[in-house]
Amino acid sequence: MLTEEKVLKAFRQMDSDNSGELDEFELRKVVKTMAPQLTDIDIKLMIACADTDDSGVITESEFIAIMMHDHESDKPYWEKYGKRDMHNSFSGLL
Ligand SMILES: [Ca+2]
Repeated sequence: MLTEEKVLKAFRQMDSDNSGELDEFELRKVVKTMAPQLTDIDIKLMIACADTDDSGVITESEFIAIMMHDHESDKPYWEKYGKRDMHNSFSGLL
């Protein structure tokens, strides 16, 4: 069972410069280790999907939202980016 505490811990491990935000570089580094099957396009989509305020980085609260959300809220992204399950992409990292 994924808890908010677990998600936050993972976030802080991924946030290698402790900025409180995950940028594409930090996310790519984790993906290459934890989920090498994901492509650069997947990484860009993961950011686009999680980054609800369009800042180009994923904040703690955006990361928690994408990890804890229910699958129904993926639908707008499927329509926008094609049928990919963003939740599963992220889950591969934990
Ligand atoms: Ca960072």
